[in-house]
Amino acid sequence: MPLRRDYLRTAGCLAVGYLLAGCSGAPTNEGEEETTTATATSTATATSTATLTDTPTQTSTPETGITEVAVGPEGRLRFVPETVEISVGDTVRWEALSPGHNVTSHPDASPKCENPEGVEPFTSYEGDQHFAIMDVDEVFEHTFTVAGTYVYVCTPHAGQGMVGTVIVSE
Ligand SMILES: [Cu+2]
Repeated sequence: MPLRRDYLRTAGCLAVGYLLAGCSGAPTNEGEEETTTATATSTATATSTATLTDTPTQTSTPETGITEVAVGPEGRLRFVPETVEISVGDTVRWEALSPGHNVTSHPDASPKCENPEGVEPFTSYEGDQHFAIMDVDEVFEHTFTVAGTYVYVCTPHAGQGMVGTVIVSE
């Protein structure tokens, strides 16, 4: 049994290497040894999960049908990316990354807004509150069921070029 514990401890130290400073010190008892091993395992798991999540954020995600658009990243008056191309049935998810913005394709919010003929505009707010802004970290999602080109704005910053386009194909 002592041989097996030594093996496990060595494997744990090899797996995380320099991440854990305590590997060189001999455990004073069995309980401390088990704690070290458990920490090494959860650290490795968290790292690989974060990597998997980062990858789809940078491009569109056809497997889930959700495309993410950043609203005002780094305080800039922009949607990033400004243009996204999706398919009918896909969803766009806008996330407010700085204060003072919204998302609307309603023609009453800005003459720049465009929607395909007969399609209801989408807005991150209820009703006609065209200057209602999103909270930071607030998320607005819209699923596009009609093909065509949609031009939307952030009402407060439409005049400064905070305009985005969604191109929906069949
Ligand atoms: Cu804005």
